[in-house]
Amino acid sequence: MAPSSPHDSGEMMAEEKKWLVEDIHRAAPDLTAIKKFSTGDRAGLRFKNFLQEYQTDLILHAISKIGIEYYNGDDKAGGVVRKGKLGPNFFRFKDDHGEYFRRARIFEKIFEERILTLVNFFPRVQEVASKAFALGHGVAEHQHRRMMNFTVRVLPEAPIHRDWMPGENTGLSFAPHLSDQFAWNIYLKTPESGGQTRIYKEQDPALANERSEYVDVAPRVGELIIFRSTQAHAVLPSNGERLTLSGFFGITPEKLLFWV
Ligand SMILES: O=C(O)CCC(=O)C(=O)O
Repeated sequence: MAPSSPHDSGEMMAEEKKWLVEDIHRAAPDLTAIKKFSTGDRAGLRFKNFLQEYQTDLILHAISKIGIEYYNGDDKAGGVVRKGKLGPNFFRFKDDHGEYFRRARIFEKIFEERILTLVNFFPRVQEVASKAFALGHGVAEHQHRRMMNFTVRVLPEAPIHRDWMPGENTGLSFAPHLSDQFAWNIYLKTPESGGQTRIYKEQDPALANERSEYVDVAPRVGELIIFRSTQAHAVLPSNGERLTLSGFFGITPEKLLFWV
């Protein structure tokens, strides 16, 4: 219907650009909503029941057998936060590429044999992203070495920051080809309270604050969320364990590249 007044048209514009996370049904995706996210007019996409309860249980059991490694790591905002991880993430080993790739080869095998054989969720994450951006997908490589494809992460909170690989001076060969970057999370365990991902409309972490426009995404077991990691974002303090399967993907002219 054509807008009947400038006021209506203003409201329609506001509706078009509402900063919210769109709920997407995997079997019958709302393509208009996905398009709005892909063009930057929405904060994120949320896929309810991406994993069923028995699947998260299987994965949790496998993770408990492997054992999470805890360490104090850089929080990208000048502080240190206690994190739990399974598998290397590049940011942790940015000063030691050799160690990152050494661990990647070990954990790639562990993940394949002990998690993905039970629940092969990773190709499903790639498929969903591929459909959203109408691009094929692959795992990023640096000098013919595959990056780690995903991580298992315990992250109780994170200050306001953004993740943009080409801006991090990593020397990774695929980084200059990226035109956009996204983060994805599947929640396996959620805290009693808190732990929401706050996604700001602002990109600059220094300008994001309580008065900025933002949306909070509450963690829910089995859900997948995807958001632009180049938006300022934070994880609100949580009371209880917040365990996710997580990673990044970026857009290149040829395809989406996944890494962590
Ligand atoms: O776990 C989350 O919700 C977001 C984590 C985060 O800040 C990141 O991936 O950079």
